[in-house]
Amino acid sequence: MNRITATAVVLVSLAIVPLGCEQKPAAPAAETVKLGAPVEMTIPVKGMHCEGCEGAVCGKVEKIEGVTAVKASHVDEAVVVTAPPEQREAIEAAIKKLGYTVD
Ligand SMILES: [Cu+2]
Repeated sequence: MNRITATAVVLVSLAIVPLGCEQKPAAPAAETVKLGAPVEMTIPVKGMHCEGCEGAVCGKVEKIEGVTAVKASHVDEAVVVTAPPEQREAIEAAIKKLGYTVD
């Protein structure tokens, strides 16, 4: 009886848990991992062709946890980010998700 009840509870809670969250796609462990000191990283990005693209990249990247500064340049084909090094993957993923190519 107890086992059946426990199974039912698990099934019900699985059904209630929302399936997706749009906000943090690429940083699953970011909240629990202690982030290191921010460093300046230059990420080569292809596909930006105007200031609108730069703004889109900046807007997205600056929302990532630990990011303290972002500067995107379509002329230099680069995004300069100041953030903890372990956030680099999440930053690159966010840029790729916008449709740009990270070298
Ligand atoms: Cu553009």
